[in-house]
Amino acid sequence: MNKPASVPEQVDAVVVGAGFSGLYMLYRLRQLGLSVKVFDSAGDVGGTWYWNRYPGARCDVPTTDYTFSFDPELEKEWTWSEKYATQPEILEYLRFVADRHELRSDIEFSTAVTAARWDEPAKQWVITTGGGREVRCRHYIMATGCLSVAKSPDIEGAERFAGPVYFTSRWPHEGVDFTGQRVAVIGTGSSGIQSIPLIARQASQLTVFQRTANFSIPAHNGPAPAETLRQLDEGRDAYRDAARWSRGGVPVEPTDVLAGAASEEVRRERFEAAWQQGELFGILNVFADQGVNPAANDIVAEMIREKIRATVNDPETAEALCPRGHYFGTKRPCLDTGYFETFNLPHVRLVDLRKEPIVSITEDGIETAGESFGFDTIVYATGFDAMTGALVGADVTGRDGLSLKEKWAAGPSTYLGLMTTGFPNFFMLTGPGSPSVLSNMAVSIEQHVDWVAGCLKDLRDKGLETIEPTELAEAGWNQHNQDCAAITLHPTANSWYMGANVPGKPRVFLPYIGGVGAYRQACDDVVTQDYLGFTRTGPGAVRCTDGVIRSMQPDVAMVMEFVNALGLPPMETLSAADARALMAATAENRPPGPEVGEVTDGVIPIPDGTLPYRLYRPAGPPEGPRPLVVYFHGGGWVLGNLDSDDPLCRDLCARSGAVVVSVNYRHAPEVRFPAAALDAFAAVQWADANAIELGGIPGQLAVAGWSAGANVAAVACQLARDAGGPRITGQLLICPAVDSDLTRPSYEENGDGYILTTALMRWFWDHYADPADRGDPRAAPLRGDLAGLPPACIVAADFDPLRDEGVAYARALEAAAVPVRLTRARGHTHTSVTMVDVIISGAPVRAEMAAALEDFFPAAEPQSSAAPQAHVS
Ligand code: NA7
Repeated sequence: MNKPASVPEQVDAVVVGAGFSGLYMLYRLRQLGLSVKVFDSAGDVGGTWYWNRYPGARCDVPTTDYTFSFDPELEKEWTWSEKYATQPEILEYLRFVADRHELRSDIEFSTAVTAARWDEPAKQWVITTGGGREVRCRHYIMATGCLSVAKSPDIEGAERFAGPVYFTSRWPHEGVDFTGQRVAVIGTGSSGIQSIPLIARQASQLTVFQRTANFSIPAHNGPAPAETLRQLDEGRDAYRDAARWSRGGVPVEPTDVLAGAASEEVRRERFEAAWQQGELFGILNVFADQGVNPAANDIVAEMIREKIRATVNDPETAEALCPRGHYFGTKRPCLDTGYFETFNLPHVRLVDLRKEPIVSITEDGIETAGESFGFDTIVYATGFDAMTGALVGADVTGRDGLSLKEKWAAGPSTYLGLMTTGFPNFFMLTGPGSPSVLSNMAVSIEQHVDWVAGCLKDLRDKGLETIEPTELAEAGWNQHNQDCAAITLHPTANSWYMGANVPGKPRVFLPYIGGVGAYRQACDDVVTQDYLGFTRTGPGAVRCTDGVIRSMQPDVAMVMEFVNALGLPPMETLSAADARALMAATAENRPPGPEVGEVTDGVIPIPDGTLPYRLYRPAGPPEGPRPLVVYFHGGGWVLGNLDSDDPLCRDLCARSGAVVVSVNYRHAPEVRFPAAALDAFAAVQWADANAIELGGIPGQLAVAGWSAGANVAAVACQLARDAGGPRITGQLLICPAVDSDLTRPSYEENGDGYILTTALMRWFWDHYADPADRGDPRAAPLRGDLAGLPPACIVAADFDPLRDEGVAYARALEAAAVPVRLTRARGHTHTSVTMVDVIISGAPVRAEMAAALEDFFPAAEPQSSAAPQAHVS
């Protein structure tokens, strides 16, 4: 069928890969009436299931879920024989799909695509195949899979071995008979763990070389789960829809049980149920916090280690098989059938490469630091250049001659995992930045393909020719992807999710961990906002709605969703007493914050009575006095007390090493302006005078506050300057209220929906100060004289109505020559930065706050040269 190169073939779309994604892509493109050519270097359909034919190869998602849902009739006609089908059965299924929809006529097998180049004037891709043949197309779609490029054996002497060598990822079609052979298996990921028990049945000796012990649970394979079949029978569509909006692409109800809060009995019960069920999404969902909290994770990890010890007879081998050094789930966990039991067989041996590394592979075996082994055969189960290997290996060149490999030299960059700037009309299915390997691939693939098909249809309907993400949108998605990973334990592991298994590969978290449903919503939102973040062009037309689809921190978004779903009455519709009661009730079940050395309550005498305070002293050395921070809680001068900001004070104390004195000033409407501000100043004077008694270092005193507390802290600094003392060495103002002008853009942008609303700010001001007083610098410190004030750290949150006045205060201080550090709480709300141990993404912001406090103190030493520098970013 080869045509001369001078007459290039032309189709609407070229797809590379005829696995799950390529097959369905072809089906959908045909439905749109587009001409399509699919290329695959394999001899038949199947993708990963064509190549990975090693003994024991199975799906590790129940196959009733790992299945196409686009064709209800197909679902009726195909029945999986087992809960986890074998590779031959899955391959058979894909052949069945290809036959049923007559897909093969547009697929060319045994044909590799060697290069693809964007021809800008023609607005076409030029695809080159192995034989030098060129095919032109408008759209180029890589359906090349996430685990398709095997990692080359990066072991000294690998090429020297004289006997047969097999790779699990390129297994001979005719199979391998290991009978009577001395076999080495290198690698204990899924492929090793699935194949080892079966190889052990034939081999006369089997030696397993393990670099990292892996978490694996028994698959308990058998018939398809009755419960899933029942649910499918009762409502196939509802079941499939639930999968589409689930976290992992399988309808599993996420638990809200926290490991720390559960009794030992509940913990065991939940773990055993998941163990017996034998499903990855079950064992990853024993506790809500096991993916983010090291202590919770260790509870599950230790229970798995107990199981390993109970299974493996030899205690030393058992210990070597116990995974350590990475959190459970941060490397792909495995499902096995008799894996650990295999090590009880007399002819099977484990070599722990952590203790005894491989020195070299030799002509007839393997030499480790401690021993020489003779082998007839070596099996490599050493994994893949995951997620990016096939994409950057394919010589894809976009606009201006930039190759994908060059563009991604520091790590992949995509918008939605689907497209990348500089490569118009180039689509990736299950690309980096999409849920892919963290999800049920079948569900994710259908979503991608449907999205791409919808996109191409829309382009055609609107008479447009090209689509490409904007740089802003792509950078935003990359950031969101990393933000999602950063709140989990995943980035701590040397996993292939992080690119850490391939020497020299950039260390970036590759898949999107925000969940299948959240991802689908983001993709849908992009479309409903007129393809937000894409530039689309056509004859004489350019359409672009630029923007970032997700800029809120993922955990903040989850909390916002939860809070909004509670349907609480807006605070500003309540009386002050009811608002206080509501605030106290919502704080009841929150985590307490970190342990500190000592917490004592006391009172501060003021002319009109006393103010309660709570003192937090850090734990541990050094003994003796510490710098002192006088802290004022938030709550709009109306709400809040010593309890409301207790976790935040603990956090600031533990992180900064300072003694924190939290002061409860008098509240409005009972006592209005300027009482709160004057109370704050009085408290600072008292703390300064009593520094030694409080465990402080005289002269090392800073103020801090959140929201209205930051307002009174800022005012206290101005009053202290005017009064000639006390000397304040720094002011930490967290999301401060510093002006009574509620017309800045952030009051509009963030005025509703983020807990602190513009309406609530108005309510606070109405309670606190008469309109005539609101221009007074003691109410609106931004309007005061700012010269000579202490160095400041100002935290401004993106989704805060007060954001712009915080920024304005930083600029004004800077203009008045006051050293100031402006910390942007990216993706945060007014309240989220203070939610200790609830909002994990707030921790780095709080670490910056503590660092700012620490920076204030050396500056208090007259001789010190380490005065904080002006730094406004
Ligand atoms: P994996 O999960 O990447 O496993 C590869 C294994 O090979 C793993 O234990 C590696 O140890 C080990 N390995 C890799 N290179 C070496 C060298 N040089 N020396 C010793 N050991 C080595 O790949 P799989 O094919 O098992 O599974 C891939 C996915 O397919 C799986 O997760 C499922 O999603 C399906 P390491 O952990 O890097 O120390």
